[in-house]
Amino acid sequence: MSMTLRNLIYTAPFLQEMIEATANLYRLGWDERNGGNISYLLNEYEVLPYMDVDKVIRRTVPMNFDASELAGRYFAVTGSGKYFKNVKEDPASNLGVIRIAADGKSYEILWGLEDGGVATSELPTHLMNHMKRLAADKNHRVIMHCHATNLIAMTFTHSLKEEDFTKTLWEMCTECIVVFPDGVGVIPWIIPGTNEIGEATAEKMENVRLVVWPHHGIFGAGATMDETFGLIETAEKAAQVYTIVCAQGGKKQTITDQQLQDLADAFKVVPRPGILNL
Ligand code: 2HA
Ligand code: ZN
Repeated sequence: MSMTLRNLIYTAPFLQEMIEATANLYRLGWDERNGGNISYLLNEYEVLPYMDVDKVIRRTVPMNFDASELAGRYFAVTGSGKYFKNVKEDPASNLGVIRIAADGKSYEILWGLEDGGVATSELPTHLMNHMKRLAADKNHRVIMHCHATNLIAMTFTHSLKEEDFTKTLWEMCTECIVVFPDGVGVIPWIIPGTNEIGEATAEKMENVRLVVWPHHGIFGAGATMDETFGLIETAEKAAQVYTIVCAQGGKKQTITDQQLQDLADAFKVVPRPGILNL
């Protein structure tokens, strides 16, 4: 490939978004070392200006789960074991563009993941979540995982019942119920990188766009990088306020359930049933 075409991909909006998102997640302290991963569903027309997709297959990597629902789909992904801290300096080693093979049992690396890299270790969860969210929302495109500090901390000190967890987050910032009226899902502790944690997360993603992994981190889903980042950022901010509220001695007053319902009505969102006591 000519140098010109080789460098052209650095101007791709989707690559710029991946670089910015990973840089911001690192800056906020939510992705230490190789923590966190992102996958971004791309339309073929977004990829075509930068590569001849039938000629550039560099490696094929097997997967031990069935992703045939996503056969032929393209994703920008972060690399397994790669550090978000390093993405900006060397996108071609730390990020990749992959395509799910026709039989759904492997993926093809079209760009990046140089030095023999592979897609994120959480690829099963990412692809299973993409399938679930696409079924719920045809505009869905982004799955993001990070180690948001205060959300992790809350999984040690707060009830893990998802109704309780959701209610506390909604109370901590007025915007929360508007940003995630479906609340958050919480799965049991499961070994990361496994199909099992992917299946448990995807089951929740049928109804919510945020899933908490106790003592580990959070997964978010959305139609754009900004929206997905903003979703996680809003939940993490609420968890940070909760941390400070607890440190200051606990709640003396709060947003009432009626006020939360009034907010939902004003912003025309429907809060997940079973959380507000009215
Ligand atoms: O990529 O965050 O959950 C490292 C992780 C695994
Ligand atoms: Zn993680």
